[in-house]
Amino acid sequence: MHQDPGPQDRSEPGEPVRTRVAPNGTGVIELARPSALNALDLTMVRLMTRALTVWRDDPAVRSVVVRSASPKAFCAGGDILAMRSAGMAGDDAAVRAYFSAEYALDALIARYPKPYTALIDGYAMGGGLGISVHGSARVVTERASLAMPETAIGFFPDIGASHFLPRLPGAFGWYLGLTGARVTGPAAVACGLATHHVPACDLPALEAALTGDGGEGDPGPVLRRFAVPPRPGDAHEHADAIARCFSAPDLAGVRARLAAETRAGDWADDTLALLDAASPASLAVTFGLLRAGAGSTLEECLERELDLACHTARTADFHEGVRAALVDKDRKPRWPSAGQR
Ligand code: QUE
Repeated sequence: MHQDPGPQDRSEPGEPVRTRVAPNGTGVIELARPSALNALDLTMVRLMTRALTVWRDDPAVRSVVVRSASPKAFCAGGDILAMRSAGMAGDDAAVRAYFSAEYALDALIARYPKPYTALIDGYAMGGGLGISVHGSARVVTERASLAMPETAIGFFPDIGASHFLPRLPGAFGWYLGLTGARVTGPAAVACGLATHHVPACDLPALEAALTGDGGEGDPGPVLRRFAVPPRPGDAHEHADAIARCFSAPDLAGVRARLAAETRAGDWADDTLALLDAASPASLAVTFGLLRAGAGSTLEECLERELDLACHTARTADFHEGVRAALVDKDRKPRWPSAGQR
């Protein structure tokens, strides 16, 4: 249960990222800012980067596990509220400092020379995928919900998403990045965002096995022992329709194909509604970004995303999108870019 910290102090006790090394040589990173669903602020990015940098060169550390102290969320994203404030104030240096640190952490994880296992039980959105999808193993439970919802806040899929989304099979990444749709545990494994599905009730035992005797070095055998094998029905219910609609050469084509999908009825309507609710400017930027990312290295993608993030932080759509989602929470953005179509 949530305990009221009192009227004066609404901060949480201790560091927002806790690190330790288990006796078997597993470095454990625990995200501990539950009041913000572990949304990554600059302090958290720096604490994670410091631990991973030290452990990379420490022969006593054999592998890394990232977990959440919150039962609701693995990580809800980046520090979007701070970026809105900085963008509105014209503080380009603060915007660049945050995004360059966050993306450098994503790249560090992608090129990490030791096994890196993320345990995802609950929400993992935006920046939360940045600190998991680039790792060598991503464990999801049936309570996991993965999404890149940035077009709904006037932003765009960043954290290296322009590298991994266009590489998902069946145009699935275009669907995720444009609509912000969520995928749950087994479907996340089926599309390749995650690598292992483990029932939430087995997660404590999995963690004990990863950090206990016998879990040294290679987490692979332990993960395979706990994972539920994929089944043919795990793929997204509308995977075929997604492949048909989201492989269109432009946004107008995607809309036209969705409108023509009679086989998927309600799903096509709901998906069109997601596109209609998103920032028009974000959708256009996202389409171009994913197309460019399909032919780029991760580092090239992150560089492109950094330039775009610094620009986007100053845009009226971003200020309005974050206002509607996180500040006023009316969820009714009035997109300044809507008249420009
Ligand atoms: C899109 C996003 C984010 C989002 C909602 C979106 C995002 C993010 C948060 C978030 C959620 C809860 C918090 C918080 C931030 O919401 O990136 O501080 O307490 O961090 O639709 O990209």
